[in-house]
Amino acid sequence: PLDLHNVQGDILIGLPKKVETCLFFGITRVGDFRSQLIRLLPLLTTTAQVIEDQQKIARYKGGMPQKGHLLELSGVNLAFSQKGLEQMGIGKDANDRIGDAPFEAGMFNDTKLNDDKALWEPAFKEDIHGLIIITGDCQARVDAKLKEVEEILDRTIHRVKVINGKVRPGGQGGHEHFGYLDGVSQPAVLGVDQNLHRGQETVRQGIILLGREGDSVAEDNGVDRRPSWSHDGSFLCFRYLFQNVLEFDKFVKDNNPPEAADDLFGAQLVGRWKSGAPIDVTPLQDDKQLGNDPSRNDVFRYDPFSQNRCPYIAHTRKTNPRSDLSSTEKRRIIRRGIPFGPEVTEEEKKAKETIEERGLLFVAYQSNIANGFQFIQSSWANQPGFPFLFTPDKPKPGFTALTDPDFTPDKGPGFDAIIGQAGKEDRVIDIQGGSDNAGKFTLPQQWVVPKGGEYFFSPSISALKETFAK
Ligand code: N7H
Repeated sequence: PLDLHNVQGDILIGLPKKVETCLFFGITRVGDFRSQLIRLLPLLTTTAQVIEDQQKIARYKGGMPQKGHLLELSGVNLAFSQKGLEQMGIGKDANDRIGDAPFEAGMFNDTKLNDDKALWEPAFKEDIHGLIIITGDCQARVDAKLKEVEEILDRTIHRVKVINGKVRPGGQGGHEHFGYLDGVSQPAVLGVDQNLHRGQETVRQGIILLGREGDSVAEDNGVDRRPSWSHDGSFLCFRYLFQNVLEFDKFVKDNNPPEAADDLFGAQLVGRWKSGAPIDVTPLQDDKQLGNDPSRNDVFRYDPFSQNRCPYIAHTRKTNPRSDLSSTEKRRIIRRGIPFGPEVTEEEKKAKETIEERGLLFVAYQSNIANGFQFIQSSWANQPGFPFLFTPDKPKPGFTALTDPDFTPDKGPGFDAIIGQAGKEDRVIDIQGGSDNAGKFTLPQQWVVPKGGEYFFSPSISALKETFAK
């Protein structure tokens, strides 16, 4: 059975976070770093601890703690890039390789994502060996924890980059910067998540954790089993995603059909209304009660033959097509993002353009990057033929030139309007199908712009103790 004390807390349940600091570091003195790790281990937050924290929060909400007693929460997790593993000499022998091609190559070398690398910040072009994620209920607590961590690792590491994220204020809590409720749909991990929401799909533990049932290592090149030190760890994909909120808002406003509900067009691009209500359930107007109700807001299946209720290119449909495919299990990821940057300022409203830096610190966990994050980004979001054409000249088996008579089978429905990246091509979408121009748009820009990122591996606690620490 899975030992929840052995898995880092951000992966399966999620560290408690109102604010978060990401410390991207380089290892300066390997030997000293590895010997100091032993002292760092007690600070790392496990899944079991996160579950305890959640119970504390539930009690707090029930009014248990004394008046004036603030619930103090924080969490620390640690992950390494391939370059970090190389520094420490871990996984370098052929029979000890971790066996994940995108991870081993590093995100900067991942051409499938279609990033414009000229826009990447210099820090993400440097050697980043590891990532320490620190979360908490307030910035002061996170700062104090960061200090504690850096004191332990004193002079064994150097900062390459520090990025702070925070939950948006007031009624926007839980919403990302475009205004949509985030973190609604997550796969439930069998044997871990007990209280499933209605509509929530389960995945085997090995979809998220290495070495567990469902981990499809054999599909990776060159490796037919995971080294034991990798078991119960997970790959962490980090993306530094900037959002052009004012420009996105303008495009939605300018193209919203006359007499339709405000934001209808935006909801069609995302797949959910700002409240979180799925447009597949409520296609014409938002329903705030539905959006807020975890027992109802994830209960829907797309009709594979139609985009009448939800466009094929809607972000949620592109990234988790549900019943458009017979099984999506091996494509599922667990998302743990948090917004960064300030609220839109008066100055920006006046100028009608983005001036401040804001966006999403995107984090996704899975056991196989090529099956998970990389596939979702490159073969779905960036692939105008999906669904239902894999490529313009190769229809998906089982769908003969498209069963939807109104569909244009030459190009497919287009790019994910939120995160799709077309490289040098235009980002074209068709939210109605048919051979006329109705529902066709050429998106004027990318509103989500990647400016950095890296693939990391978040090891189990026992591996950190026995293999990483020395
Ligand atoms: Fe997305 N957004 O606000 O538009 N995402 N996402 N995402 N995303 C989701 O169900 C958003 C990004 C997925 O199971 C919602 O939690 C933004 C990347 C997946 O139905 C919203 C950014 C990737 C799902 C957003 C961003 C994904 C999902 C609906 C970048 C992977 C679950 C709320 C700034 C490559 C789909 C929810 C499902 C949902 C937004 C990035 C993937 C509102 C703004 C890079 C798998």
